[in-house]
Amino acid sequence: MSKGFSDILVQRLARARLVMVFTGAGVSAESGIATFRDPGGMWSKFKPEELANVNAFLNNPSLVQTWYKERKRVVTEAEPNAGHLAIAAFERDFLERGLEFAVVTQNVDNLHQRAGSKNVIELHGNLARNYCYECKRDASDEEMNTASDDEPVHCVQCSGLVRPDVVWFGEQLPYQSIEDAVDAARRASVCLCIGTSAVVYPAAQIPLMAGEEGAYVAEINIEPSAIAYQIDESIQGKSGEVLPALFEAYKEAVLSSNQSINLN
Ligand code: BV8
Repeated sequence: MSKGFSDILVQRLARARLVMVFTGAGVSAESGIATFRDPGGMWSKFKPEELANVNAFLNNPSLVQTWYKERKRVVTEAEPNAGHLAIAAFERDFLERGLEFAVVTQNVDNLHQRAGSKNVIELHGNLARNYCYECKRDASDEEMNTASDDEPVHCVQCSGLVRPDVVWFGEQLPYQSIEDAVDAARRASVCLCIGTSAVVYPAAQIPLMAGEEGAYVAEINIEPSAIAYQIDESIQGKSGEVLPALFEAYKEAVLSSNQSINLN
């Protein structure tokens, strides 16, 4: 019994030249990391406008720095789950077959990279990095760990405030990340949209663009996302369970198509 995905998706994956995986916080839920908009998620405990924007940071830098330092501790202690590992396995198999694979993520937890994914396009930054709000110099972990929690961390070079390298509400996404994500969306044969509510823009435009450009777009989510009605297939399930099964089905399909080619 398949894990709720169609044979069409498996065949499209087996024949794909470029697969783009688009992920959100749901792909890290089984690593124990809170999502944003699920019941009990981050935004049910904290107001994003109080923490995830520049004004909040400038009004109360030590509160925002402390919140991000705590989130960085949580994600550093977490482990990639079976979903992250299956995505990395897909990429390895595509590269071994001389094909292309891209992970476009909204997540800032670094778990795709720790799972072994190589081509990871970060739309919203990464908690592993901090930089000076004034001179943009990268701040080291040592600098971040010097100050006490109620004293904001200042840049050792210009004394500016140090901020996390994440994209806050009202901020532009990194230009190169958008460029790379749009290129992958334009050329993808299949887009797997995993663990996102797809309510944050312009990121949510990426899987829709892939569909407009001819890709087969399937989502994996425990409930339909905001774009479920605009894509080809909505698979209900946990990404840590569906993705390993999908990878196995894809491998079987590639094997049998190779065998049929060898027989001809
Ligand atoms: C910008 C900070 C403009 C980092 C975040 C239209 C066009 C453009 C912009 C806008 C627009 N309309 C509104 C805007 C403004 C805004 C926006 O989109 N607001 C939304 C909320 C209405 N967008 C912006 O501000 C963006 N910037 O547009 O700038 C501009 C232009 C020119 C010049 C200057 C400025 C910036 C957006 C980035 C904001 N940063 N976070 C941080 O602290 O982490 S947003 C936050 O939401 C995270 O980054 C997160 O990645 C992102 C998306 O959330 P999800 O990842 O989808 O997580 P969520 O909890 O919502 O959903 C989880 C899903 O997983 C659920 O569906 C659940 O069912 C599922 N799930 C749970 N468990 C599992 C699972 N699925 C599978 N398996 C499981 N086990």
